[in-house]
Amino acid sequence: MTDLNINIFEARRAKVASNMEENSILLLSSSHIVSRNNDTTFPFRQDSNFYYLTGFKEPNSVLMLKSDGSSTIFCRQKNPDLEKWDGFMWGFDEATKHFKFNKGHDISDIDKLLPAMIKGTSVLYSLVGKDKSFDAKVVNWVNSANSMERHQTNIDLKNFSNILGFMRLIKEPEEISLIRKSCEIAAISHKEVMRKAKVGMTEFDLETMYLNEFKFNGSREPSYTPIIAGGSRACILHYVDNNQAINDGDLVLVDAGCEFGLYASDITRTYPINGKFSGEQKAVYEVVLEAHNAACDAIKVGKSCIDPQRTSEKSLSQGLKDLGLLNGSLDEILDKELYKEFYYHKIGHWLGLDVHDDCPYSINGEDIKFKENMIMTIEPGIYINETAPVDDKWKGIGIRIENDILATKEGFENLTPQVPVEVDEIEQLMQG
Ligand SMILES: [Mn+2]
Repeated sequence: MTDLNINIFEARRAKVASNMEENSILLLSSSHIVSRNNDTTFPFRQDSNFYYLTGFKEPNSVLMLKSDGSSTIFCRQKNPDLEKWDGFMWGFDEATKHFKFNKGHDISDIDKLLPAMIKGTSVLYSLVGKDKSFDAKVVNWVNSANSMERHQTNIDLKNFSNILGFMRLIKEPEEISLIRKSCEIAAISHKEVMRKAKVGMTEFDLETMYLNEFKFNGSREPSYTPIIAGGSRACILHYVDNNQAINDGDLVLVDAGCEFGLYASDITRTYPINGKFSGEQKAVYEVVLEAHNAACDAIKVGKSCIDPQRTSEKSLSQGLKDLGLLNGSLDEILDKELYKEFYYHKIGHWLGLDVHDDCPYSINGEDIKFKENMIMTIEPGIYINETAPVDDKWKGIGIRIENDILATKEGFENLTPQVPVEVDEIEQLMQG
């Protein structure tokens, strides 16, 4: 089962309502169906915040939640003719009952009904700036509501992203189960493709194998476009062409995760296509692995969520210095951020409904502190571009190692342990 119990969404709405100002209303929009090209659309994927509070997976829907806890869903009217083309739709009456909203209306009536419903409210919350077309609608509804009566206080429009972001930071047990499953599918898929990878296979071949394994193991969709980067293409952080040959002797960097019950996993491994690391490849790999392990150790309840970043900068800098790739004292390398020549992204991100989960890293200038049941990726990397001022033997090596880490009472738990990460484990699996 990938669907959460409806009571979970109802309880979240109650919790959100209890955090809203008195006499306020929250409006949230579903995702929209997006055209791909003539008569075809991208696969529909519900907006994460909308799903988080409704469990409802249809497009063209709006949730209205009041601070008194009552909720109204606006969604499509049931249409048997349309269902012959597009499949089942709930219709607003059935959706109201099934998803436990207090009221339901036809979405086509929203412009007519909503201004009167929000009239007289002190604060109207919405996720400002996420969806321009919805922002414009909200402003129109507010203007219509304000113009209904001369002698009334105008509605104060406020952004709601922090309240939802904070709730989403701490994963509920049911969410952790789904993320665990998503991580397990991704990890065993990585392991399986790593085992099958051979010289002569292209990036495209590997992409096909990863997507096939995800599906075979129970995930319908990847959680983002996979990155399959042979050789120096690993130094391009968002390389997604995935269409080149991989030379014998080259590493391949694979950043690929899947979605399960709308929850994401996110794993990166870097391995030699011929199953054997060269001396330089292994030396750089060990530095990245040490930084990965040190950054995981920095995930501790009560400590800043930026600690893994600082730890990785220190660990990678020391390693790069030991390899002779950076010169100067460790303090100088850190102060002048010289490591950025080789490490030019952040250590990781929150993980959940979104692969880069829509949750804050700081509030009022203060770092978020780790709490039990937060999930962050740890993904240090070293990328030695052809333009780097180093000996030629290092050039073209790009390595990243990424796992999904749960903060626990005792420390942390790696949710993606099924896929090998040590040099000898990888070589053994690939040569086996
Ligand atoms: Mn990631």
